Amino acid sequence: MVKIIGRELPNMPWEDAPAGCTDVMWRHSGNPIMGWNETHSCARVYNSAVIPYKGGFKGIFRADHKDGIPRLHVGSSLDGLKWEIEDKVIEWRDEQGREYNPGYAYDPRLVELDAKYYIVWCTDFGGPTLGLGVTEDFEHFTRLENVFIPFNRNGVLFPRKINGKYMMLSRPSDSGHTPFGDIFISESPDLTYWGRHRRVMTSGDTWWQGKKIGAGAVPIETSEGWLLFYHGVNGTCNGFVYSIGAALLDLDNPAKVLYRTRDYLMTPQMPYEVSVFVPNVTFPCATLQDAATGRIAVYYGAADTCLGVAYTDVDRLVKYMKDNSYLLATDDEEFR
Ligand code: BMA
Repeated sequence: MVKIIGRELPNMPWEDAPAGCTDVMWRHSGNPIMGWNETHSCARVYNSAVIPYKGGFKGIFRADHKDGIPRLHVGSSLDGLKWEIEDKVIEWRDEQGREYNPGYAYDPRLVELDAKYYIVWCTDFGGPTLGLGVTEDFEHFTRLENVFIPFNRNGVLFPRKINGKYMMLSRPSDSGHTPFGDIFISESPDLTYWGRHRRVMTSGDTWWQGKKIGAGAVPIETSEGWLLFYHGVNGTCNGFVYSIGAALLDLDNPAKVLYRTRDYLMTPQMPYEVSVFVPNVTFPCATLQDAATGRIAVYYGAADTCLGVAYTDVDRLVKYMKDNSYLLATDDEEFR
């Protein structure tokens, strides 16, 4: 039995695998759970992050507005599936209380760390890079120092310190629709100064992830390692295809990959994933999980238009990963 190390979450969304399903992940039958025109200002709500909060759930949602610009909104839910999104954009203040708002903000990740809620997102800093902020109540938001200089995306903070250091996954990129990218890890004593960078894993030679990869959801601590859902991108004559894979990283040294799915776990297939605004995108940004049952719900953006949920359980997934793992050169080393 693989153990999820963390809290019990009996009220998380869940559906058993449909009869006859041989896949490791299966989609929520009510997908997509949100999408177009959720509030007056929001055109499309997709790549977004959720977390348990006071017996219910809170989320930080990416909404592209009707001017085309992505911004972050708070949402609340009792069951993790039906959400109330606030029309108001999150307003940030710096640590001195001065307004400190990004021109655009997208692809948030949300983690509970030291009894606070930290948000990492892709922000503008003369080019895309990682913004970092914190809230305790989802009403007041303090923006901290930007994590890196441009260009960087897909920042994911670990839910606890490792060997006394905060740890952040990221994907150095370029200013546009980057045609390359590997996952790196950096550490910090204080969430301000980041260094001791290591490369975790490369996009490599399997076609579904051969163009680039990026960390997806906050890693889940398990008895077998840190379970990371990530996106892998393939280039086609019609553009990029974003699929979902998973890796298990060493608990004490997450720069080392223990197992990694040779094939994708999920690829765009449903109409809401293969058509609409940006076709062929499944982009994981968050999970909910229950330590008692091993259930995992993955929240993923679909086609840059809407938000879907897919389920797996930790035993089934880790067994599959061990049986179908394919590591690339340096994945299992501390590469620097
Ligand atoms: C990436 C990010 C994501 C988006 C994806 C597919 O570069 O911008 O927000 O979902 O492209 O368009």
